[in-house]
Amino acid sequence: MASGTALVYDEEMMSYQLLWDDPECAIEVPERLSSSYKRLQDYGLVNRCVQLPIREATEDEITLVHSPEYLEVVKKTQTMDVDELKETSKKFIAAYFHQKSYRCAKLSLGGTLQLVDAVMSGDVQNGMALIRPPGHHSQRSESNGFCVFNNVAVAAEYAKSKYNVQRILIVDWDVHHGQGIQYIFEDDPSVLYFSWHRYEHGSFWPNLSESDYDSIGKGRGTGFNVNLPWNQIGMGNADYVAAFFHVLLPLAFEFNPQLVLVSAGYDSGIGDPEGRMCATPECFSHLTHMLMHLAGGRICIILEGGYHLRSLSESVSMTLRTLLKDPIPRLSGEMIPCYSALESIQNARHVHAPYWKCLLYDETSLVQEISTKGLSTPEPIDADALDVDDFLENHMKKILHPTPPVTTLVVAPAENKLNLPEGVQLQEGALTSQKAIDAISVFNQDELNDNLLNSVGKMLLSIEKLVNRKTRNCIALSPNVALSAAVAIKEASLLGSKRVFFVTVGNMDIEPEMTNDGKTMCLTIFGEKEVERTPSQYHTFFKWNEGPRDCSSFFYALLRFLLPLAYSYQPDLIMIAIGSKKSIGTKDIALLTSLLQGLADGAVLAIVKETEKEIISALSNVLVNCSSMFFGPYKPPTKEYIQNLKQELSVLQTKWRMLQCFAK
Ligand code: X5A
Ligand code: ZN
Repeated sequence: MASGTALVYDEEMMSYQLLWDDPECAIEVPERLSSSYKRLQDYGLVNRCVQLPIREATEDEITLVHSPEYLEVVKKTQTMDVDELKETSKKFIAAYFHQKSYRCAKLSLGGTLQLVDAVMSGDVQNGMALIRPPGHHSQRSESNGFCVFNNVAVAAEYAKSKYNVQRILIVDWDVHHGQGIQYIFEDDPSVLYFSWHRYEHGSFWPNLSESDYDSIGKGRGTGFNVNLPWNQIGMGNADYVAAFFHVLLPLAFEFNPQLVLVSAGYDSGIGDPEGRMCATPECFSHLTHMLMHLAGGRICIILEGGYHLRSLSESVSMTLRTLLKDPIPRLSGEMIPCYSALESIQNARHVHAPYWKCLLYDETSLVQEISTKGLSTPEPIDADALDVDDFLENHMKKILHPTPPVTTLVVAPAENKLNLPEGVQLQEGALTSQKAIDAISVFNQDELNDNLLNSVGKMLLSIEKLVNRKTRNCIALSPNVALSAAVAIKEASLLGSKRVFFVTVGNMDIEPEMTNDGKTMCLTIFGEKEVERTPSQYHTFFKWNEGPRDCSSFFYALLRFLLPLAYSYQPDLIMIAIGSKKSIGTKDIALLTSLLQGLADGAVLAIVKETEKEIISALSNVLVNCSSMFFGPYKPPTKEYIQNLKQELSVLQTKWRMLQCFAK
């Protein structure tokens, strides 16, 4: 698997700017690039990347999407005086030209293509392009919304023709609708385009009816254009993550792209004067992290908008940190999507249900009377009143912690010859400690052998390090997974963990003490044997057993149930125990574990049977290297599984609100 993260940046893209008075265009300033790059340097991120040289895009590349006539128009701006530039700009909507616009637009696009080349050739795993002018509003023969060439659209065509990529996902998290990308790929089923955007029933720029949820693509491309219009400002972390769980990601997994391109506008972040949304910088870490589980981790993140310099640069930094596989900070804020967001989500799911099997059995309906319709002037929101610079200064200090010195602690019997990769430390010592004897005897007295004592003793030591962030995560091999898990839960709580999210897979002979005081949330994934237990808010079960799993639909359970539950609960520690007779496959377990690293600052304890070589190696891939892998192929879930989950959901979603994907 490829490794490393590429970064594209060049100062020369700051050499154009607005030359006359135009309040609409005045926000798109050269400092957008320099302040972002500066912040990346301050965080020490630039040096950790493979820095790619920039280049100009060729005319052949530009005309993959744009008309030769338009290319000529842009070319001519090189030699224009200010009046002529103004004249040309006026032919388009919210556009401005400068003598250096053409040169910068070629660099911006060329830089994007450099990134695509680096990722597609396997020189790097992923990367980010800090470029301007942006691209997603630009159309075949039109400049629009500060965009000259459509960088991401050309990148998609380029990847298709040069690398024979058959399926590309474009995620447009800019706060504006990338209508340019929509027009270009509307009838193309090889490109799945997702955009959320401030819409307010069409009253927000670019004021197009085709930005609404019911534009789903045309002809063979029907179902491959996904619009999620926000009808209210102030959308925040919970709304964005809910949109990913309930709209984008199920479709994206079912689509199974070979490349992910992100139209990464940060005007959807807090403090932005255009978007007036509330998502904090770490939200972009979470979005990025989730997308890294598609396409074998081949993801290119390309800058679009973002006009609050501090917010922009913090969000850019959080995105790049995540590509570099640093721990994901916990997502802040109440994990409750707002009513208006749920209305939008419900409608987007409804119109796409006929085209995507993972939505098919949802029996959705359209929201008839959208609650915000008719509200004219938006209410001022909290973030408007805030000094966003001050807020962010504080906020980043609060959420960013030093990366633990050890990535993975491994608890293994002395004689177990593991090939330990770099970054792994073996937990030493603790043979037959009294503490282990005491811990075990609470649950079971007959099984006190040295191997078990040794395993539990070491695990107890490593939990202390995990809780106190001396290690990012831990893999504990055990001769008795259920016993170890029961001991671990107790110990974590004693050490001060307030909320442990505990997932068990396969048979567990010992039940951990479930106190129902909210300190642990237990989720059991079982196969055939129905377990006789009463579900509660903190102890839930579901059956997932698909038989032979060369192709899996477990992603559905993850997105519809497990992750929203975990995000609602906001744990400070994740435990995953894998017992015998697992009903999900190794890749499913890897995907589950990898995605759960988005929670609890990445503090994950995985407890595995010491004989399970395959699982151990998959888990170390995910936990030690945060390796990107192909988790697919996937198949859509069956009606039976969807309906089983639905039953569980109907009870749980009133308390755990990220589970809800309908307004009511
Ligand atoms: C790339 C981008 C916004 C244009 C807004 C015009 N363009 N009112 O964010
Ligand atoms: Zn934008």
